Amino acid sequence: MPPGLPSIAYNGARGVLSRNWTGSSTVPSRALYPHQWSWDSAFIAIGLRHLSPTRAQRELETLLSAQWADGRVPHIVFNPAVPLTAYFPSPDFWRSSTAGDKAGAPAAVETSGIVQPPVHALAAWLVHQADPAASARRGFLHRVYPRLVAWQRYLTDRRDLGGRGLASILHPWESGMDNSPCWDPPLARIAPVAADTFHRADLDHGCPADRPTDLDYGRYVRLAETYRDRGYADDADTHPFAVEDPALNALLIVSEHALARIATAVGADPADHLVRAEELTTSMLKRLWNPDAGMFLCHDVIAGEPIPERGVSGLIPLIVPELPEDVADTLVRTAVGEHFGLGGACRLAPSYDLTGASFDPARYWRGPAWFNINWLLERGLRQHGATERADALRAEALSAATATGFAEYVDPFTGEARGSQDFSWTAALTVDLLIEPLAEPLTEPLVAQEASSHG
Ligand code: 2M8
Repeated sequence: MPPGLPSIAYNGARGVLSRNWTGSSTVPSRALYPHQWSWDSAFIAIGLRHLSPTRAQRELETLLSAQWADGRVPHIVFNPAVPLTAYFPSPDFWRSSTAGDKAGAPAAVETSGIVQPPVHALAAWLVHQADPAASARRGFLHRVYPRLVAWQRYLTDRRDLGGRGLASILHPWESGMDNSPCWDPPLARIAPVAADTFHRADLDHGCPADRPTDLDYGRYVRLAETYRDRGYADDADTHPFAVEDPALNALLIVSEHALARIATAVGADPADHLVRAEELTTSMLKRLWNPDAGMFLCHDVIAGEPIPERGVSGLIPLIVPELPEDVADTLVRTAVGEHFGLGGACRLAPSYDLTGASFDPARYWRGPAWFNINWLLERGLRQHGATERADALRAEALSAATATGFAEYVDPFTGEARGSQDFSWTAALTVDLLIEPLAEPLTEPLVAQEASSHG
């Protein structure tokens, strides 16, 4: 790492996080995403904990205060001070407080009705660890624990749409990897709404060649509208799109391990979390592992078959602590091989297969490299003993984030900036990588003996 980079990176990242702070949470980017996003806030809290543990707690608690009574944590919490035209779909599209009434949407705040990957329990545990005394004084874990449990149970109990012991997404936006080619086959079955029936605010800020097409947007809108018009109900047979996503399920497992840690800290019984983490890990390995692909594949619940596309989502299970060694080794080989080129053709892991027919180094989630994904991979590589690869990835991520002014994402070959700048999770995870180069495993599994000595 060039001398001087750490302080340039640290000060730059701190500046971004302070400019994007609204007083109770952080926007992902001032222009393109002017509200609070769910998994963004979890990644942001992970970095913010090094700058201000209290602000990191606040970030998560603001999000959790918009939780629905059925346990779901919405993917967007809208800021009422922002004009409706600033982002599409806006609150008047989702109509959460009325259309989501039966599902338990809060009356006092407008949100979207879909979710994003559950990084929150992991984030809460890491935030707590940054200053356990201050966290205990504020009763942080005691307050968030029941909400985090309800959130995870929403995913495990209401979103097991395939009945296979895994959570499903019912909209591409729920994966956070919105435009991944993995969603193309199941999306092809969805009739798009006409492009002239909505106005895409993203094109006011982003370059059309980098963003999803109007056809994709027409399908996103159709899916969201259908879900809304059914009162955001989760009956398994009403969903036109249902996919088991490896990254979402891996994050669910890691967060279940984090919940076991949190449970122990608040004097609750961690046993249920440990059992669930183990069951989910077994299901993920049994249902989504594909030895021929050398990685996990998404599973189309409605078609009843794996989706034959290599999205980076299928490498994210490296963050799961109790992965069989041969599976972890295969994932590392796939990450550095021809499909993802990590440390070879690519400076940072691309979001999609370099050899795939739909690969595009510029278009949203169809090839470019994202910092949250590379942070997860860095932690996963380190956790499974690939220390040199993790060190190299950490150095590349830090230099690319700093050189691009904390870009939303980058060209995976050149590291050139794409999307918006001053992007919050890029800044937050830069701080985390700077401060914790030799971090322990994300959430060391609570071993059976330790758990049984509880209480
Ligand atoms: C992107 O998603 C939003 C929809 O949620 C969009 O494209 O308008 C994704 O990159 C997603 O992962 C991210 O959470 C969000 C805000 O940064 O932007």
